[in-house]
Amino acid sequence: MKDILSKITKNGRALFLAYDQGMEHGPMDFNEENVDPKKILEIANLGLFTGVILQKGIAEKYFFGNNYKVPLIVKLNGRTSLVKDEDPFSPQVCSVKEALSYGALAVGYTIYVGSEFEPMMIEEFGRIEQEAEEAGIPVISWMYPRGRNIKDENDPKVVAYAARVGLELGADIVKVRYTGDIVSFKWVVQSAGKTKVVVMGGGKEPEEVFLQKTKEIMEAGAIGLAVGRNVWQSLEPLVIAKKVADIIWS
Ligand code: FBP
Repeated sequence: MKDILSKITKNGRALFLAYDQGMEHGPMDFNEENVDPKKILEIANLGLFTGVILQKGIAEKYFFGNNYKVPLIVKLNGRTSLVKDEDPFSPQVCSVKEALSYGALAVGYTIYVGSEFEPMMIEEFGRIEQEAEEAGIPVISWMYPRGRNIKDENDPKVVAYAARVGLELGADIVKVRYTGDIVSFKWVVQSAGKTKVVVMGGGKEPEEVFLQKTKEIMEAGAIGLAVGRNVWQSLEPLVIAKKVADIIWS
C-alpha cells in the first residue's frame, strides 16, 4: 500500500476538481462556458489540482490522448437525478480496466450508505476494490448516507458511520460531506482511521463561507477537497482554486 496515493496527492494533500455533475444533476448546473468539458480540463490542468474526476464518456472523448498533466480519476458508477426513488442505487457503468485504458490513475465509486440497495453497491465496490488493488491504483469512495432510513444526511453520527464503512471496505480515500463544525468532523476523520478523508464541495456558496469551511475541514484532519461547482461556477475559477489550494497546502 506504500505511496499508492502519491499520484493523486501532493505532500499528502489533495485537491480534486469534480466534473461528474452532468450525469448526477444534468446540464442545469452549467452555463455556456462550463458546459464544455474542454474548459474544465483547462482549469484542472493549470497545476493547482491533484486530480480531475470524470465519467467515462468525457474521459474518453476529452481527456484521452490530449496530454493533460492533471491526473485522471474515473468515476465508475453514476445515476441521474431524474429518478426520484427514495432509496438510491448507482450502478457501475465503467470497469477498472476501461478506466485504465483512458489513463486513469485512480477510480471512484459512490455508495449510498443506508439505502435499501446498499448491499448491491457494497458488493460491487468490493469487486472494484480488488481489481484496483491488483492494478495498483487507489480507490476513492463517495460515502453518501441517503435513503428512507437516513433522516438527516448531515448528522455527524451518520457521516462518521459512512466514513468508517469506507475504511472497513478498503477505500484509500473517502469523500464525505462536511458536518458543519470542527469537533464533529474530527470524529469523522478519526472514524476513517488510515483511510484518508476529502470533502465534497456542495452547491455554490459565497467565497468567504467556502474558504472558512475549507480551513475548518483541514484543521479537522482531512487531506483536502473534491470540489466542483464552487470552483467552475465561480466567475473566476482559478482565483478561488488558488485560494483553496493555499489553505490546503499552508
Ligand atoms: P460539488 O462540489 O459540485 O458538490 O461536487 C461534488 C459531488 O460529489 C460530485 O462529484 C457529484 O456529482 C455531486 O457532488 C453529487 O451531489 P449530490 O448527490 O449531493 O447531488
